[in-house]
Amino acid sequence: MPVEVSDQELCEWYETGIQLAKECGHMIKDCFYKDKKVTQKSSFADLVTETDQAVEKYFTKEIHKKYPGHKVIGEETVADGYKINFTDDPTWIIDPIDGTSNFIHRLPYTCVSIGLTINKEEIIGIVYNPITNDFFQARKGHGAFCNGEKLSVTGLEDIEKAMFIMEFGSNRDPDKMAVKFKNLFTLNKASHGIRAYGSAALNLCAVAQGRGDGYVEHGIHCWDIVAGAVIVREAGGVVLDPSGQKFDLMSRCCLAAASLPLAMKVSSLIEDPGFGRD
Ligand code: LIP
Repeated sequence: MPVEVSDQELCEWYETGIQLAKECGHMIKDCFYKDKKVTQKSSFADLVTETDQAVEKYFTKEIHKKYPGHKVIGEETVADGYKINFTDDPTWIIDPIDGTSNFIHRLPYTCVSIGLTINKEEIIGIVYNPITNDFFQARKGHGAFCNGEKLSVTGLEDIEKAMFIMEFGSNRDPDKMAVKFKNLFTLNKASHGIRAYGSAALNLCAVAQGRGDGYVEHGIHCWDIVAGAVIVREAGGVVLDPSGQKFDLMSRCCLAAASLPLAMKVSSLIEDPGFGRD
């Protein structure tokens, strides 16, 4: 049975998400210029700090206190061995610091990313970079905003005039890297160029803001992209699986673009490195 939610409840949950994102952002900002305790996860390039863990713990505690029936999926809890169980229940999905490597290296392209799904659909997206003070927010059907200003994608359709964002990622498997580099090369050849900023959530916000026309990445997870996906759609963009099929939050990949024709063109040019599903 699908979960039914009133507009009043959604408004309240949106406000809660916004308030908690601000509080998480303050925790990130406080530690940005301090020495950090860094721990490796799946590889020497896949990292976590005590701030990632503290932010996620704080957010999860607050959500469970306010809404005992809601679920939380968080990057660091999953890294600690918790199995993802994605259900129809209202589910908050948090990446406590998206762009952890940037955070470690004091590159101010880092953020907290918070999404809410209901009946497995992305409904609310909040992305906050507390270093540059950019606060992105969107709720399905209500538009996307940065610091109160309405966002719109460029709407570009012609790949030869496009600028894309892609990422190298933290996986060092040579076969997967070979396909990723081939995709980078192919898209670079077809367009004005490729940029890599190190945060999937902020990359999606950049597309929503019209700072670039598309973003494609394989090897990411639901917490990297859930909030940004809502923000791109509400700014008039499209979010698909890179194969051109319907977007699937658990498929570890994402293609966002300023228009459907541009997305389909990109999709026809790139290959799947095969990261599997979460
Ligand atoms: C990061 C992503 C980025 C990807 C990195 C990493 P994290 O998330 O946002 O797009 O290329 O490998 O997964 O680990 O900083 O939350």
